[in-house]
This record gives sequence, structure tokens and C-alpha cells, in this order.
Amino acid sequence: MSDLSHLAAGIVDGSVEVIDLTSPLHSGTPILKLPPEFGQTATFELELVSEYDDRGPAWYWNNFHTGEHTGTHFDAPIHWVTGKDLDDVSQVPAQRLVGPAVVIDKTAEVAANPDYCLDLDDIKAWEAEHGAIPKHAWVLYRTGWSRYADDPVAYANADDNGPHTPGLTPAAARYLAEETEILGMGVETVGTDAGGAMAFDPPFPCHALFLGANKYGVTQLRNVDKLPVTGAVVVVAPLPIVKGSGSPCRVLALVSH
Ligand code: 23J
Ligand code: MN
Repeated sequence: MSDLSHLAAGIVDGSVEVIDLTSPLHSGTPILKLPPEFGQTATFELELVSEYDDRGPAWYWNNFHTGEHTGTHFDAPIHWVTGKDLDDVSQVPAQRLVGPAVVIDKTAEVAANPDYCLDLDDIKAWEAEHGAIPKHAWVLYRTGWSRYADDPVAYANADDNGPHTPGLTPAAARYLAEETEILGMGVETVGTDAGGAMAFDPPFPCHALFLGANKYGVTQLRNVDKLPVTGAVVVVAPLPIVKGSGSPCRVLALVSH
């Protein structure tokens, strides 16, 4: 059997499990809130067109209104000024949406400190144990933060100083962006950067460094705890919005049992 028919047989018999890493999209899906001097992204909203009624007797359908960066979503390079001449979401090659996943787990550290940032030493320690971060990989940062994903207040974890959510240090973001050939980073939080990342140098290092290096961000993942440290394959499927800076996306992981 070819590799692909072997995979197909595994999907049919269940020995290859398809795990949905996507958060459901509805008007209560948490969104990023920036300081008030900045423009704000929109929540996801449905607008009824017809529901088996006089506007459409046999059919139900909606229009929807949303931010590009609402819910589980994809950050294209053009989203950040450092990537402004790179791909919009419709231009990202399909080959670069699918790749092996590696999981870096800092659940315990984040439980003790919600501002915990994955540092370069953490990545080096992971590589010493599991080997070099592979080419074309999705690096998934497991923090346990998706446990708050149905409660927008707990998920933002904000006080007078702003949100307290985990992310990456500038050194970690720079290493992954500039010294590896990964596709990008997937996170459980509302964005790839830490809640406090506006004060980092550079500000929002994941956005600035990943997107400037033609790498991608994926956010608001769930079920990352169901993945092996290595060995899963992840499919990220944003809508090909022409000139889009990103898109809500479905994220599926294939895991072999
Ligand atoms: C714009 C400005 C800052 C951030 C973001 C967007 C995101 O997190 C995003 O969804 O791309 S931190
Ligand atoms: Mn985004």
C-alpha cells in the first residue's frame, strides 16, 4: 500500500484519529481587546437570512460578521508591518498549511504564573530531549490556557495593567523565527503573543519576528493536551480571503494510535 492509502485506511478504521483543535465560533467566542486608543476587532455574529420561512421556505442560512482574527485563526505574514510585502492569507501556499506538529508543554509553569513566557532555554531543553525542531513543523505551545476558553473574562485574565496570559520571550520568538524552518506557532491563547507583550522589546515579538520571517501564527487552539509530543500531523485551513491579514480557520490534527 502507498503511504496515502495506508493513511486513508487508518482514518477509516480509526487507528488514525482526527482531533479537532478548533474552538467553536459564536458571539461569545473571546476576542483580543487592545488598549482603547487602537482599532478593535469584532466578535463573531450571525445574521439570519431565512429559516424555513417566507424568506426561504425549505432552507436555513445566515450571513456572518466577524474579525479576521476572531476565534481560532491564522495570522498571515502581511498582518504585521515586518511582513507587509509578504503573503496575504489567500497567497499562503497550501503546502505550507500542513505539517508535522511538535508540542512544547509548559502547563505547570503557566499554572504557577499566568505571565510565564517560553524562553530560549526551554526550547533548547526540549531539543536536547526530543531532537531538533523539525523543518516544516507546526510548533504547538501547550499551556493549558484553553481551560478558560469558554469564559472571556478568565481567558483575558486582565487587571489594571492589562491581560496576563502566557507567550514567548523575544529570544525564543527570534530563535524559532530566524534559526528554524518551521511553518509557525500554534497557541491556546487569544493571540500568539503574551498578554504583556506590548511592553516587550520588540513589542509583540511573535507577531513581529514570525510574520517578518514568512512564518505563521495560529491561535485559540483546544485539545492540544490530546496530542503526542511528536508524531501528529496538523492541517490548518484558513479561508483564502484576498488581501486578508488572516482568517478564522479549522485546525485538525491526525494522530496515529
Ligand atoms: C493586533 C495587534 C496586536 C495583537 C494582535 C493583533 C493579535 O494578537 C492577533 O490576533 O493577530 S497581539
Ligand atoms: Mn491574529
